[in-house]
Amino acid sequence: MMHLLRATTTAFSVAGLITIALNSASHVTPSHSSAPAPAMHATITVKMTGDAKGYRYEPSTINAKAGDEITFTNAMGGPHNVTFKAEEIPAGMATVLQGDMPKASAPLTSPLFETDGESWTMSTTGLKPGTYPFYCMPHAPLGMKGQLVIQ
Ligand SMILES: [Cu+2]
Repeated sequence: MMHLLRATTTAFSVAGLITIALNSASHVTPSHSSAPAPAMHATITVKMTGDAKGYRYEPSTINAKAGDEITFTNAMGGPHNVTFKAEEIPAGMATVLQGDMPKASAPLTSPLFETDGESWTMSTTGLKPGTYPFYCMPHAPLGMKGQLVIQ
């Protein structure tokens, strides 16, 4: 009789554990089902512009997820470019960032855009979360700068 009772108790405990496991599994499920969202990569457009109001990137803070593409467009007031600050980006990311920058003209430096309407697209694949500051070489003295923030 004692054996049967103990077996029953054990069965209940095991059932309880399974229930707990199932519950925590179902709690995990929502974050799993939302996981595909980051896989959908966005393309973010940034205007490089200069006029009476000054020289700037619009927006100057680019909020992106790793894998998003960023298209810089030379709107007016060029020449403009995009140069990332090697000493300020997250450690170890220079090579990864450089690898996603087509036709770089120097380390971490985009081509120079002299014609209105020119655009250039870089990817953020493989970048770890953090802030990646950049500036426009021709207009650095005029404060043309921005930052890429990887979430
Ligand atoms: Cu510029």
